[in-house]
Formats: sequence, C-alpha cells, structure tokens
Amino acid sequence: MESWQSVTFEIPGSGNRPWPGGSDLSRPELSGMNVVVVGLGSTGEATVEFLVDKGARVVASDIRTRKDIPESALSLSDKGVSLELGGHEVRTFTSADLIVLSPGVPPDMPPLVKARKKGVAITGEIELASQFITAPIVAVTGTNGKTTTTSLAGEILAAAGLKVFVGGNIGRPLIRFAHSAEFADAVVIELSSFQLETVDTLHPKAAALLNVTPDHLDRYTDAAEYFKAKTKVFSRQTGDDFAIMNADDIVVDAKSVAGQRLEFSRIHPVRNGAYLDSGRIVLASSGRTIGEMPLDALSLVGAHNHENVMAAICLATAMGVDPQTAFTAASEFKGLPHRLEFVAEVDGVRYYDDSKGTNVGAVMKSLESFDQPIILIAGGREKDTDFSPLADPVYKRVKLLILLGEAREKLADALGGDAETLLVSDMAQAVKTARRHAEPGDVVLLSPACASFDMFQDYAHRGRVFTDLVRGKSQ
Ligand code: UMA
Repeated sequence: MESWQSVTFEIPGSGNRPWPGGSDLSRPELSGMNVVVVGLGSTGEATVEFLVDKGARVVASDIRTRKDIPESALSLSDKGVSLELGGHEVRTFTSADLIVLSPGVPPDMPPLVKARKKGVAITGEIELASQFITAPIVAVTGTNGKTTTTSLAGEILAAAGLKVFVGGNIGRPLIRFAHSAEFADAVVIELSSFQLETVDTLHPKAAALLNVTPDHLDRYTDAAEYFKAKTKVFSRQTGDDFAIMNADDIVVDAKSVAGQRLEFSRIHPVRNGAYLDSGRIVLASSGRTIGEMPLDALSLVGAHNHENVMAAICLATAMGVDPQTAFTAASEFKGLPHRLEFVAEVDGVRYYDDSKGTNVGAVMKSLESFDQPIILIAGGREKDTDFSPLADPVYKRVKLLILLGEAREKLADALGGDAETLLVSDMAQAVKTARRHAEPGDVVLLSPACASFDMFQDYAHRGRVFTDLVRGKSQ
C-alpha cells in the first residue's frame, strides 16, 4: 500500500505516577510486589488471576459485600488472595506498591486520592496487560460504534488469515489474553474512556477514534475531560503507526499525533482513508482510489454503521489487509445484538432493538438511519445528560415518543414539545402503546438514550425484554 499522509495533535497524560512497568517492551517484575486490585467484576477477577500467576501478593478490594460477590471471585482466597469486601480501606491503598483499577472505579475515590498523593503507582488492566503482549495492537475508541467496529475489524483480520484476539470493553478483559500467553497475529481491543484514563504506554499499531459526543458526564467534570481521555489512544504511536479519525465528527484541537493519519468521511472525499461517494465506499491512498464497494452490499443499516465499516476497513488496510478482502468480510458481517437490530415486522410495522443506544449521540445516529416515521421508546437511568440535542431529530423524525424509567419526566421536559409524548410505567406498556399507535410503514425503535439499571440488569436484558414483547413471547 502507498504511504499515508501524516498529521499531528497533542495528547494528555494520565495524572497518575506511572506504575513500575515503564516503557512499551519492558516486562515488569511483579513477583513479590504488593498489589491492590480495585473492583472484583470481570476485569478485577481476571487481573487477580494474572497477578497471582506472576507471583504478586494480591489484595482484591470491592465495595460489594460478600453476598453480592460471585463464587468465582470469592474462591480467589483459596489462591492466597486477601479479599477486602464491603468497602475500600485507605491503609490498604496507601501501603500498596501498585494499585490496578477496574474501569468502572472512579479515579477520584478518596482512598485513591490519598494513595496517589503518597506516590503509590496506579494503573489499569489495559496498561498492565499491554506490557505483556507483543502482538500488534489494533485499538478502537469513540462514544458510539466501538463494539461494531471492533468486531468487524476482528472479522476482517481473521478473513485475511490472521489469528486474532478480540477483547477489551467489548466484554473480554485484555488481561485474559496476556495471561493465556497464546499466540496472536493481532490483538483487537475496544477501549472505553474509563480504560484509557489509566493508559500510559499502550502502543497500538493502528488506532481509531470513531466519534466523540458528551457521555459519562457523571464521571467527568466536562466533555473536554472525557474527550481528552479518548485521545490518549494515540499518545504512544510513532510514525510507523496509523491514527484513524472521523473527518466529519471530531475537530481535534490538539497538536501532535505521531501516527500516520487516515480519515473516513460520509460527506467528502479524503486523500488517505475511506469515504462515501454515489452509494459506494471508496478507499483512497494519496488521493488515488485503491478499492471500492457498493453500500447496498452491506447488511448493516444506518449512516453510523457506514462510518463503523469505513473505520474497520481503514484499520484492517493499515494492518496490511488488501481492500478486496476487507470489503468481502464487511459485506458478510451481520452486525451485533441490541445495536439497531431488526427484531420483526408486525402488521407492516418494523421493530428495531437499539437498547445499546444509551446516550444522546447514539440515539441521534439511530434516528438518522430511517426515512420512515418513527415511534421512539426511550428512557431509563440518565447520566446527568443534556437531552436537548435530541430535540431537532425528534421533531423531524419521531411521530410518537414513548417514555419510561427514571428519566421519563426529564426527557418529557426536554423533548415533549417536539413530538406527541406518552409516559408509560414499563416496557410491556411501552410496546403495547407503540403497537396501538403504529401504522403500516412505521418503525418502532427502542433507543433509550439512558442506562438500563433502573429497571433491568443491563442493556442486553432490556433489549431481550423488548424483543420478547414484540414477538409476543412474554405478554
Ligand atoms: N467497584 C468498587 N469500587 C468502586 C466502583 C466499583 O469496588 O468505587 C466494584 C463493583 O462493586 C464491581 C466492580 O467494581 O464489583 C465492577 O468493575 P467494573 O465496573 O470495572 O466492571 P467490570 O465487570 O470489570 O467490566 C469492565 C467494563 N465495565 C465498565 O467499564 C463499567 C465492561 O464494560 C467491560 O466489558 C469489562 O470491564 C471488560 O473489559 C461495560 C461497560 O458498560 C460493557 N462499559 C462502559 C461503556 O461501554 O459505556 C464504559
């Protein structure tokens, strides 16, 4: 492939004292080290197992009490791990050599602040794992589309004959791969802003920042802080690496990215990267077309998915996959559950499950994906969200807004003037109401703009409940 154009922008640091690992290729000595792992969810459990195997003395600290901790985590005490349950002790944190945070743990939690002040090294699972991985890393971050892009990039690389590990925020902790010591030609990881906060030396060969719209404002002081965490994905790249960005979305006001820049755009041609033109995805290098495919060859619907596909194709071609292989794998990719997933057509009405649409940006993109009138089911637990950006797309595309969950009044205040609005008490009532008002040709879309935890175990549970109701399985 021909050389790609280079551009630069500035990257923030983590604010933590880097843990004793140091540079990209050093494999730190963990044996005998006192390590506190904070959080005993999927990340924490995998991290503890890894550290124990490396000979570290491990304390696993979690705010949950024993009765809420899964048996698999409790049984870690059989391997010599000390469990600190029901809260975090300041002394445990300040006396550690190293603290490894789970992504969901807020970095400003008081015991952490005290440990940081005392100079205790603090890191995260991704940073720790990456120091034990020699395979090239392909990283995907952004507010929306991460999981689809990560999965598709993995599929394309696999279609090109590479042995690939796909993990990270997608649900498989990266440290599980580091622990397994299995061989891979490439490691494809989805990275959340939470995970990127604690990254210091992670060095992806190819990294994509898909888009940034404000999210997780219950964790960050403002959108800029969230955005800064996202840009850390590029911080350790060199001129041999690839930095992939959405030319339509992100105005990166920073100054230095060392990686070679590839862009993707739905709106205009790019010199290096992918863009849409007359119903085709065009791949360009130094302004020259090096491949193209028709958009209607894709199973994925929606403008945002076109972006995801272009990003995945850029990542794969940056890793040396030929365009035709990338296009073929993209056209065979069926998408993921709960992300604008087609559920059923009932009486001429098409139902879509977009339960993973947990923020305003995701819902905006999903609304843009349809030309038909939309009955939108939204609401749940909000995250200090400003819903006002939804007003315009709701006004233009939504014929009926059905709201549920803790945020329903706040959503009604923000959007009630833009479409006929009904408040309901649960998902069963939401689906029944949608069915009563829908006419043939309409779309009923569950895309909540909120988290699910007020009424469901998680977004997948919410999606399943919706799907079962639509298909008439649980009425
Ligand atoms: N905990 C504490 N103290 C605290 C806060 C939490 O002890 O102050 C404990 C909780 O009691 C719980 C554990 O920490 O036992 C949970 O840790 P976690 O929230 O980091 O969750 P994990 O199970 O380790 O899952 C994490 C990601 N979760 C979050 O970032 C919130 C998963 O992403 C990811 O798949 C997994 O690691 C593997 O990498 C989920 C997610 O919702 C899908 N991500 C967010 C998103 O996509 O928007 C960022």
